[in-house]
Amino acid sequence: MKPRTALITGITGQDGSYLAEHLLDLDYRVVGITRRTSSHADGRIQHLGDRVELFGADLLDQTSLLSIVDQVQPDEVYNLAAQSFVTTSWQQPVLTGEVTALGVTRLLEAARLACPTARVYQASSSEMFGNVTETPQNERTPFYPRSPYGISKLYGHWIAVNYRESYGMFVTSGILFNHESPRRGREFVTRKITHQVARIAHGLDRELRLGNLDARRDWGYAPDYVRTMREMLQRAQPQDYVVATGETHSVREFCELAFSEVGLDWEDHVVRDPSLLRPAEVDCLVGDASAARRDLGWTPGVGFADLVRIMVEADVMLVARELERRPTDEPLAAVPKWR
Ligand code: NAP
Ligand code: G4F
Repeated sequence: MKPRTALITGITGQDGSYLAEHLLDLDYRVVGITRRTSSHADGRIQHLGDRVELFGADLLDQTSLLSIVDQVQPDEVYNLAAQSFVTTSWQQPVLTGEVTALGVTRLLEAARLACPTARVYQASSSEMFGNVTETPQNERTPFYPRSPYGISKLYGHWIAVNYRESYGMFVTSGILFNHESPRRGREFVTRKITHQVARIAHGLDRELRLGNLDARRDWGYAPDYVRTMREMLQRAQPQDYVVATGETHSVREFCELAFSEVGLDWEDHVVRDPSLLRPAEVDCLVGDASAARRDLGWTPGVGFADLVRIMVEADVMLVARELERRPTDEPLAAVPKWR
């Protein structure tokens, strides 16, 4: 039988890399879209070698998307590409809108024109709930986004609904709550914490500067979440689903656990930095994933404490390897400071 073909935008990102692995395990032909950058951004998928096919394209460029969808004729399209960092969305609101909002329309247009039978997954976000109007949040909770990122995701969410209703295309959105892993970008708070904990444990630094310690998130483990993306595209009818653990924890709790993993007290190292506070904050997110549990067999495999442990252990090993490779007289590269 001919293998099913999946086209993944954002394959070089955290979720794209785990999804590619998952689909390869299921014998899919996996095709990924990468954009041209001056330094290579393929660190998360290098280990997959030529098991994935990569095509150059950009969510900002309609022609490149149309051409690839036409050539590949995918059975399934996963739109994971985005400017996904909330802080950057205030610094670059127009770019965020172009990629994270209008990029969805460009990809849907490519599918509509070149391969309308393809089933499309859109990566929607719990950031769309923002200043929440009810707790926990489910598929019927009204949206109230609080950042240019959240607003762009909301546009992407509704244009996906609109292509489903206007053209009868199989388009579905996963409203995913925060999910993390050792592959998480270092600008996001969980990875910022675990990487800095590892540097402090190895004696390379003393401080961890953070913004709002009271913010609460529903944090899960990314490899668990990518499986639900595929499950959503196997349903008889397209439908949007919330995917979450149903537990919420504060940034402070994450810090406490992460430092305790290496036998340190977080209060000796964490410095509150007002410049890291956001212009508008999302205080508390917690999802109700009852529909995903019922229809998709969703269950979060890794709990909060294990997530923190997995990430700290991975970063402690990463920093140790970096130290081993360093010639004795060369300082270890400083960690970029994300605002
Ligand atoms: P990520 O690690 O930041 O990856 C984003 C991906 O998008 C990267 O592969 C990036 O490519 C690509 N990209 C950015 N701009 C692009 C453009 N103009 N054209 C083509 N590709 C572009 O994000 P993630 O955590 O894996 O999240 C995946 C998706 O789920 C995103 O849409 C995110 O907004 C959404 N989401 C994430 C979470 C979460 O907690 N992780 C929760 C809800 C929703 P480069 O490698 O070249 O930068
Ligand atoms: O880790 P964060 O940057 O993630 P955020 O804003 O929740 O967004 C992530 O999850 C969304 C799903 O809800 C995705 F759609 C989105 O793409 C992204 O993956 O920040 C989490 C919380 C915030 O409340 C922030 O104010 O941590 C707080 N925080 C406190 N100090 C910090 C810091 N966040 C970062 N990045 N850096 C800090 O120093």
